[in-house]
Amino acid sequence: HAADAHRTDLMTITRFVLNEQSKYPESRGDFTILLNHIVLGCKFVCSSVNKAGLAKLIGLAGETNVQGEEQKKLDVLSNEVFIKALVSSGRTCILVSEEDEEAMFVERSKRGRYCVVFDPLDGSSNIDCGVSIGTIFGIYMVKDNHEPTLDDVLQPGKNLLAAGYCMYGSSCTLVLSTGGGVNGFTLDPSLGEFILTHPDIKIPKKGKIYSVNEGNAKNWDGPTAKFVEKCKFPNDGSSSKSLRYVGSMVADVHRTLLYGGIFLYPADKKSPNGKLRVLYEIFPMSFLMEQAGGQAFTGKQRALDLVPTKIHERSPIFLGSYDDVEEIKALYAAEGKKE
Ligand code: P6P
Repeated sequence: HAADAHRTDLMTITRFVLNEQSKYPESRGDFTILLNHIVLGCKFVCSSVNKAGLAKLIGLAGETNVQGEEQKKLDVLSNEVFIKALVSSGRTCILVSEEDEEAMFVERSKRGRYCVVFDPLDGSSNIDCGVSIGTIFGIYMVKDNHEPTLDDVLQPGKNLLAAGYCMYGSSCTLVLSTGGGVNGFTLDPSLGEFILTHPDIKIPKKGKIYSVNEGNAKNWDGPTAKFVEKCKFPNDGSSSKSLRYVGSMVADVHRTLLYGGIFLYPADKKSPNGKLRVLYEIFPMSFLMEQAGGQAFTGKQRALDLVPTKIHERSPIFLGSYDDVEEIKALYAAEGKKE
């Protein structure tokens, strides 16, 4: 019986990844080992986030990160946990973290073939009020077996081998793609295992939700302003879209992936490249959106085609349901023709 099978034939993330990897007979299991270490990091952060209120982990750690933001203790802790987990996997050679100004080159004796870009605790300004936060990660293969350099991480998002996020909310949900679609796993704390709960996620072709910080409206450019206006006052007789904006990228993207709609962090006069970071926010989320049948656009090009030149580079981003992103692309194309 299906129900029994579910109860007794638990599809854990480890089993799932092993099944995936068995499609590549030549694979030596390195990727599976790497993913298992990322999963371990997520489990640790999940338990720390859940205990934060009790363990007094909340509150400023006093240091500030490259973004000049006050680092909260959970940021510092999460970053250390992921770095230690990734290095101890023995499968990585370069790590780029939102929390560290410079890329980390793993010592030779522990080096592997993968480069991991990650935001260990995105949305951390929401920690104190209990809003969902998350870890975002992307995995590249080094370009060649020579001495690793920054070029091995300054690759376009289309070269990603895998990407995912772990959302620490009412439940701990890990959403992952290794290039063959998107799957969601929920942590069963009694087992300490991530169980497959959202197989083969596909984003609705069109959505009824738009997700943007309306507080920046006075600084938006023409196409963004026109798009948001159409969401609120459609001129084709359709009903207005709903606005849903958490202010924590993992929460906003997870809702967009499951319910459909569009998430946008556009450029504005204050920040011409928008706010979100290319390597460890935009690329992983864009990779997932495309794998789920949606798309991701920077205002100028397909997000995954962008070639970053700096590890903390920013870009505007419009991602979500295929048809909704098409609309904003048409508005930018029309603007381009005028210039
Ligand atoms: P704003 C959180 O600080 C974050 O990096 C993302 O998680 C989130 O989508 C964005 O910034 C929110 O930015 O300017 O709307 O507060």
